[in-house]
Amino acid sequence: MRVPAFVSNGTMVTRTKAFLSILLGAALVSGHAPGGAIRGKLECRGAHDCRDAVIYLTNVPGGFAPRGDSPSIDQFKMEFIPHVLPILLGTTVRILNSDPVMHNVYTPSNAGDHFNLGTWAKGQAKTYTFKQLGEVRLLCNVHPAMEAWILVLPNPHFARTGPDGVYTLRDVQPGDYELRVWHEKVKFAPIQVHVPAMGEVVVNPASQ
Ligand SMILES: [Cu+2]
Repeated sequence: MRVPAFVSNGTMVTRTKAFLSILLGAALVSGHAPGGAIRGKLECRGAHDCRDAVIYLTNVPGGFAPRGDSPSIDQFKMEFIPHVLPILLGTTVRILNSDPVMHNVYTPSNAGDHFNLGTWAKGQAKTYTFKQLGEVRLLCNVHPAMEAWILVLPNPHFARTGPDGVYTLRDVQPGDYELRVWHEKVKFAPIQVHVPAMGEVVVNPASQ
C-alpha cells in the first residue's frame, strides 16, 4: 500500500496504522467538517510520560485575536497549576495565590520581558498580557522548587497533552503546515503536515 506523503511517523508499522486511521476518519466526518483535524499520540522517549507537552502549528495564515476570557494559573500547595499553559499571543493570564503563604512570580525569559510581578498573599491575583512569542519560564523567588511554563503561540491551533500523549487539533483549514511539539524534558523535530479538505490526518511524533 502506498503511504501518503502527509502522514509522518517514526516507523513503517505506525505509517500503515495511521493510513487506515485516515481512511476511517475521512469516512466519519465527510460532508460536514468546517476544516480538517490533526490527531495522534506522542512518543516521549526519555521522559517519565507525555504529560504537559504542547502540540502546535506554525505558518497558519491569517490574524488571530485572543478570546475575552483570561486563563488562570493557580499557586496551590506550593505548585503552579497547570504546570504548562499554551496561550495565543496577546492573551492576558491571571495568576492567583491560593496558599496561606506569600508567593512571588517572575520570569528570566525574554518572551516575558523578564517581568517580576511582585509577591502577594492568599486570595489575591495579578495579570500579565503576553506580547512576545516564545516560552516563558515562571518562577517564585520565595520557593525555588516552584516552576511553570507558558508557551506564547502565534495561532489558536494548539493542544496540551495528558500522560497518554494523545492530542487533537480541530478545525484546521486545508493546507500545508509545520507541526511542532514542545516538551520540558525532551525534544521533537518539526513535522510537515498536509491537511486535506475533509477528514483527518494522523501524526504520531516521537521524541529525538
Ligand atoms: Cu512561592
